[in-house]
Amino acid sequence: MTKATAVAHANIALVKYWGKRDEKLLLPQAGSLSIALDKLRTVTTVELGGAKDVFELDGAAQDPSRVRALLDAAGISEKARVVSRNDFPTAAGLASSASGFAALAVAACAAAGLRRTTGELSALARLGSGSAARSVPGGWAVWEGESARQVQPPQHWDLRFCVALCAAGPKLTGSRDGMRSSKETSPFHAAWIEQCRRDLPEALRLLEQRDLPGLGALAERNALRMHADALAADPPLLYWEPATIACLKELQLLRGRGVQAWATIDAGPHVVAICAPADAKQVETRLRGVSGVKDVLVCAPAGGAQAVVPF
Ligand code: 2P0
Repeated sequence: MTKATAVAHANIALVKYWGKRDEKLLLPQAGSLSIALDKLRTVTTVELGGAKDVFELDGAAQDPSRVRALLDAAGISEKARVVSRNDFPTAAGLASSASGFAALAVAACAAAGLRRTTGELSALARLGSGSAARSVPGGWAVWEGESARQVQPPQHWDLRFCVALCAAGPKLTGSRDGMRSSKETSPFHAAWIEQCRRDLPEALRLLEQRDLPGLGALAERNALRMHADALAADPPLLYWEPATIACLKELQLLRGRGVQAWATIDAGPHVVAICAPADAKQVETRLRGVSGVKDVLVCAPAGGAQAVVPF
């Protein structure tokens, strides 16, 4: 038997991926930019050589078909026992597929003794879930085609990302169905994709300059435009809860008082506030005070997926 463990972090996109040009290969219509988050961590162990595929997530048995598809894509035909654990609430709808497939790609290749570059591992993780491509290089990552690359290391910019949990259960429409429906039925979709193509180079410039008001405002606009696209789908996709809007208003209020904090929202109800470390405590406290907010996780930038060397 061969066995390996890997660690990966989830990521939050500041220029978002919402639309595929290839549904099978999971290739995006436009490039995206993300940062990996230290407290959203997945640890995955892959053990090859058993009698059948087994996939266990947070202690519960799961359908192993998406795990098997990734192993097949890596050229691993042996049966696998995959045990994965998230350090954050999976059921709350945080982006666990990104860290999960990134950790799986790295652990599976390590277990099979396959030497792969970061780009190759990123392309492999992408076949599990598009956003997982960005969790492989980690840090500030850009995903444009088959794989993502790190454009700045996590140390480039010490920011905080306050994740306000605005609902308890899983979301109703998953990202995969949501983005397909937006592409097929939203009259705004072409404009959204054009916007992302303009946003990415501008975001990279603001990132290089560490321009928080510039990048924060761009990220908030980009997220709201993604939701405008989703809202315009047929049937409409409304991912927000009352607490989501209340958080947006709270951040608006804080900005009015001179606190530099901006929001981004994935395909779910949770709000992620981007701010400087010195303002994180105040932003966290204000978001905790918003009605309907269950918890707030304050995250810092993290690095890429890594195989864990056993003692
Ligand atoms: C992102 N999201 O850029 C965007 C913003 C959600 C909203 O990537 O179909 O689970 O597996 O490629 O990666 C979530 O979508 O979708 C996502 P698939 P994925 O982070």
